[in-house]
Amino acid sequence: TVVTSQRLVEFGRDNMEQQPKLMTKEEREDFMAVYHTMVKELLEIPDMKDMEETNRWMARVLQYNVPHGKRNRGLATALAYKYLAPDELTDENVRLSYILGWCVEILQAFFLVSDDIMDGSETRRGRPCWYKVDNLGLAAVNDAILLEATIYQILKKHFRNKSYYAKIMEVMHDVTYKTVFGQSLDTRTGQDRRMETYTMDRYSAIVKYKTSFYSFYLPVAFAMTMAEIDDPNLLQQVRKVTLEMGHFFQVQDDFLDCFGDVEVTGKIGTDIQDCKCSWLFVVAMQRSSPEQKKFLLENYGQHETEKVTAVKTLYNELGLEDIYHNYEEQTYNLICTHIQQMSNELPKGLFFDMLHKIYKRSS
Ligand code: GPP
Ligand code: MG
Ligand code: MG
Ligand code: MG
Repeated sequence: TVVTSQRLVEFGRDNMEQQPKLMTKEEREDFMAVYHTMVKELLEIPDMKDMEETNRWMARVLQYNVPHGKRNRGLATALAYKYLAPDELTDENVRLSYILGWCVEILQAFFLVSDDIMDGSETRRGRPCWYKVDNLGLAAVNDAILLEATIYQILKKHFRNKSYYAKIMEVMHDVTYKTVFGQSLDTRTGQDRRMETYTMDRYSAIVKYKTSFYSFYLPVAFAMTMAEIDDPNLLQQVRKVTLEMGHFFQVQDDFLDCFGDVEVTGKIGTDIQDCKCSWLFVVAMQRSSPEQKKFLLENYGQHETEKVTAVKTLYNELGLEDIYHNYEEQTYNLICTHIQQMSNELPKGLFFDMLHKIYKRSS
């Protein structure tokens, strides 16, 4: 019999003792309050009081780039901790989980400021990309590095006496390393323009590293570290499912780059112009006739409006929107099944909540 995705989700809930724990309005407000306190504390680092003007600049960089997104990753960190450490939710531990969540958001800001320069993007979150503000240009590179550096000031302040401080640092460093590898492959693939190498395997490698680790694995790995859950088998299961969600999320991102509503996504797509190894391109190549392939190769990866339009027209001829919607439905079902199959020692509701946050997203 066919088990619909909704049924699978209900099975998931039945198996759990817990109710869904989505972040409440109050918790989201507390989460924001922690952000403001964190920024204030950065401004008060004793031996840097003589850098008042640059301190103010740092606060501006943070304010523009950190809090205006959907905060999915930061909130997922806090949510994961609620699920994983239900008996340790003191005010202090909850606050620490929020701080870790903000560190994930700052890491993301560091990546996005850098990524927008590399991709030559115009807008992000409905506003100019940071490097486009006040003609900053390449000076924004230092602001990206600044964002990353604040993370370690924050971690030092709040976690240096914790038994798991070294572990948190290690996870942050490892995930950063992996993300930089993914971004490297993504960027160089776009520059090399050898479109015959744009296979689904290449695509999977790029997105596993550039997106999945920091966006889905990291929030849960941080919460597990704080909860001092260090069973390698459980961590391996978490890794498998979070990487699947990350792949799913980046396919959605690639789809929205071309087919999304700019008013909703807040960013103007650049993948076609940048000759990216995008999910849409890889699927288009798989499904094209020899003539269509030739047409695609002639028009892809160039800035002329007519060529970009020609690529979009071919995507439509190939029915990529329908193909995507089928992919989305099927992959959602598959990930639900894999969550189902996780150990009962893990809170499956967490993974269902994370998946539902992104299923059928338009932004
Ligand atoms: C998303 O790619 C990947 C990142 C933002 C990781 C960047 C990593 C660095 C080390 C800089 P994308 O270009 O498709 O994202 P978007 O569509 O949001 O620009
Ligand atoms: Mg980009
Ligand atoms: Mg990019
Ligand atoms: Mg994108």
